[in-house]
This record gives sequence, C-alpha cells and structure tokens, in this order.
Amino acid sequence: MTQTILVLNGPNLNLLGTREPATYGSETLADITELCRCTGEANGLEIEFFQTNHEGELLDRIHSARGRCAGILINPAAWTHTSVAVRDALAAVELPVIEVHLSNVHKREAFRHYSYVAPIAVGVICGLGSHGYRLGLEHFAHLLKSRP
Ligand code: CA2
Repeated sequence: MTQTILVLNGPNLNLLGTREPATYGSETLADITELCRCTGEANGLEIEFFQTNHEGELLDRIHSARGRCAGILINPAAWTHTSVAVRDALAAVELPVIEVHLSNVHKREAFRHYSYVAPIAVGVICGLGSHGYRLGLEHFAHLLKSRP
C-alpha cells in the first residue's frame, strides 16, 4: 500500500518566486509542489501538498492526517516562531514530523532562531532551499522502509 506524506506550507509561501529571491530563491510554490511529487514518485510515496495563510485551516489539515498519513513535512513559515497551536496539533496527531525552511533561519534575525515545532520534530532542515523538501521526503522513505 502506498503511504502518504502530507507536505504543509504556512503563510506567505504562496508568494515564492515573486519577491525576495535573495532570501527564498526564484522557485515558485508550484515548482516545489512538482519537486515533491517527483521525489514522492521516485521513492514510492504519495504526496498531499497544501499551503494556507490561515492558521485554523492549517490546524484542520494537520488533524485530518491522523490515521491516514504516514508523516508530515512542514514549513510552518512565520508560525514556526509564534504558534503553540501548530505545535500542539502536530504533537496530537502522533505522526513523525520533519520541519523544513528554505532559508538558514539561524543566519537571520534572532526572532527566527526559536522554533515551537523543532522539539516535537524528528529533524529540522534549513538553508538548503527547495532541496530541503527533497531531503525531507527521502528521509521519510528511509524511515518508513526501516519500520517493522
Ligand atoms: O526560510 C523559510 O522557509 C521560512 O520558513 C520562510 C518564512 C519565515 O517567516 C521563516 O522564518 C523562514 C517566510 C515565508 C515568506 O515567504 C515569502 C516569499 C516570497 C516573498 C515574501 C515572503
């Protein structure tokens, strides 16, 4: 049976490729969606991709993964640094979570150095641009293969 990974993207990531290319690169969110689909296909994973600018919608989508998806790859964007609700929702669904950021948040403003999500994540990838999404999905494939 094909396992599904939910790939979630938080606020303003729909603007990728239109502004701030020095920080976030020139790829659009559609390019990243395609990259995730190709990586999923190459690794036997089904990919469900979702972006929202509304925190409640993200919470509902996280809840919908429980018992249905094998893991969550998430770029929570600004909510990384502000949202206890996103962290609690991720913890509640009891699925492995990988946090990803396009930019190296540790090279940036101090308020980006803390993540509410990182303590409940399997791992965090940052600063590798869209390649981080690929690496995160490949790691899920590896994790799921080594499960009993
Ligand atoms: O580096 C990342 O992936 C971030 O999650 C991106 C967030 C930022 O708040 C995090 O600290 C790090 C911001 C996403 C905003 O994306 C934009 C894209 C193009 C133009 C403007 C914003």
